[in-house]
Amino acid sequence: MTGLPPSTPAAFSAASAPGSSAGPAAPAVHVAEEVLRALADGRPVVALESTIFTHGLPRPRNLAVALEAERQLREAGVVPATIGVHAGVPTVGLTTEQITELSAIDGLDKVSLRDLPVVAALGRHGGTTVAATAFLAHRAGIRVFSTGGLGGVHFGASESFDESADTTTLAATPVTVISAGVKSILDIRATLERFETFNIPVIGYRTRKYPGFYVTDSGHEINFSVESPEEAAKVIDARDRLGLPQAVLIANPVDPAKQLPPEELDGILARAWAEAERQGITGNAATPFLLDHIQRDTGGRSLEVNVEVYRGNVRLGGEIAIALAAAAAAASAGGPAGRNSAAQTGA
Ligand code: PSU
Ligand code: MN
Repeated sequence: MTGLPPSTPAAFSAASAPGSSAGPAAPAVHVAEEVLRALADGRPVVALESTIFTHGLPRPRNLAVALEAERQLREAGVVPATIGVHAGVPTVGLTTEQITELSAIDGLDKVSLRDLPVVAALGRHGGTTVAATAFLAHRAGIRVFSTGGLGGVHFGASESFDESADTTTLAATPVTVISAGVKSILDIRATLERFETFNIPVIGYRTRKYPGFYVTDSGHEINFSVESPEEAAKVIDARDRLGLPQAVLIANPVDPAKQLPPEELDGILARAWAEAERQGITGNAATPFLLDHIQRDTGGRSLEVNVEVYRGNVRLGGEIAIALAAAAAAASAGGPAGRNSAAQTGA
């Protein structure tokens, strides 16, 4: 359990502010000034993970995709907060220079939540998984987080216990995560069962079919859908008013015209698994191996779908963040027209 209360952004004020007194040396989490201000003003912010460009996508495409996601949000009037660990500092709102640096490092640590204190203490760089990113986003007061595919239950987990800490972390972290389902190589049925066990709502965006990352429909049904960002925002607000600690998962399928041909997917996955078995690849090495195999097997088409999936999730995350900000503004403006107390900036 992370079990942390949502903190006020002010608690993490920009790291540097040198001089002055004998306060703590540096905040445990650095939140970029731009992100702090947006949160303080009630403007929309979307968190983005770093594993997608440190471990998920090949160079040099990884950097282009990471920067494009930020640009896409800014153009929609949303402040991006790319999250990762730079020189031991868990950072919410990496700079372009930091993203560029992290995207180019070989053998960077893949940082899930349990790794966070270790890389922080040892001053290492790291790409944060969905679990670690969700935790840091929530600590900073960010409500919406867009990613590609979630971690979940691996095939054979009943023997190996190989299940991502994404599931347990999302059970205790009240953010909203937009994804196109779970990683294609996972046991989707078992993962959906775990979401149910952990009281994590799974909501289709304009669909009751759970997406299959590379394909629009994984073949699994889900119970609920929402039809608009505003409707998604209502669900999120209801979760918050109920004081529930779980994430809300918004499942956003890739455009059917841009998916991998669904009739090819089983064969693609079967060939990848067979090759992994032939080479004796297991455990943590399996995911990168399988994804790389899928990419070569599809002549790079899976990579294009991956990028398209992410683009769609970034877009929807921005729309939901805007809807949440508008709802909060409408609620607080209920009486007076008092939205505009602009004078509280400062630095
Ligand atoms: N989806 C991908 N590639 C990845 C991931 C997701 O296509 O590398 C990352 C995400 O950051 C996710 C993590 O949180 O993998 C889950 O890894 P694990 O199963 O080791 O927890
Ligand atoms: Mn694992």
